[in-house]
Amino acid sequence: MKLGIVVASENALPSAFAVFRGIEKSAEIIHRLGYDGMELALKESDEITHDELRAILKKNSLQVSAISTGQVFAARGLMFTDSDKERRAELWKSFTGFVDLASEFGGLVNVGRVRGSIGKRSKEEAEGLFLDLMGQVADYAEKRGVTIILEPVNRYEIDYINSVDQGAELVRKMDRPNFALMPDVFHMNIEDAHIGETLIRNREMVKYVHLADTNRLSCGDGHMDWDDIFSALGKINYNGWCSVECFPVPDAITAAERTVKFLRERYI
Ligand code: LER
Ligand code: MN
Repeated sequence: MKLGIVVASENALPSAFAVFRGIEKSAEIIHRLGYDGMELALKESDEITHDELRAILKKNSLQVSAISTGQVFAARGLMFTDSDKERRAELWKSFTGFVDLASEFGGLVNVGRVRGSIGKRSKEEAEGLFLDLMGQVADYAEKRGVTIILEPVNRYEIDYINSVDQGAELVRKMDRPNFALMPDVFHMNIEDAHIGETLIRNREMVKYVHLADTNRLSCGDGHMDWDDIFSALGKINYNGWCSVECFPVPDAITAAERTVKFLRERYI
């Protein structure tokens, strides 16, 4: 397993769930603390160029774990369940850009809150809109060796795909080899009856994992059953990324340091 941590650009809004802000300036710290990679939480695919990113990674011996896209929803209000033609075209443009970036760096693009909500419509209507545009993005990604990873998110943030089992059902409907699941144990603690058993049940689809404790603080600072989580990941021979998405509390460096110490001593 490899350990990553979420980084957004310097000007990201408070609604961006990132531990660090400033890709270039945090890379050295992240490497020094003992992480293997950075998950880039982007609002737009042109926030960083391929050349800039390649240089930062090389200089700091880091990899990109994945590109995550929560800010496309939180800061720009775009979502795959939206029926508006222009906003769908904007999403297509951003996501093909994210896929192009991921085709060189990490090979994974996340779909969290940007999948969108159902709202007052029927689930079928919203899901039809999601499947149509997401299917096109997944086909574009497949040709470029990129996998789209769907992140179930708890009910207090979005009303569509909250539990990992609901995510698995949507992955089956999408029916693409490069469309998989990205469980976040913070959301699973709210939505899934049993974290370890759920990970084992959906083992074929788990391609990436987000980590934070039950209170979204550093791993080890809440009451998450980490033994259960890592024993399940061990049982399914999970070999992918675990990426830390905790609050930068009391500050980013302390949170990242507490987490890496806790996880490296016990599990990764
Ligand atoms: C949001 O709570 C979250 O976990 C992000 O990774 C997805 O947008
Ligand atoms: Mn997450």
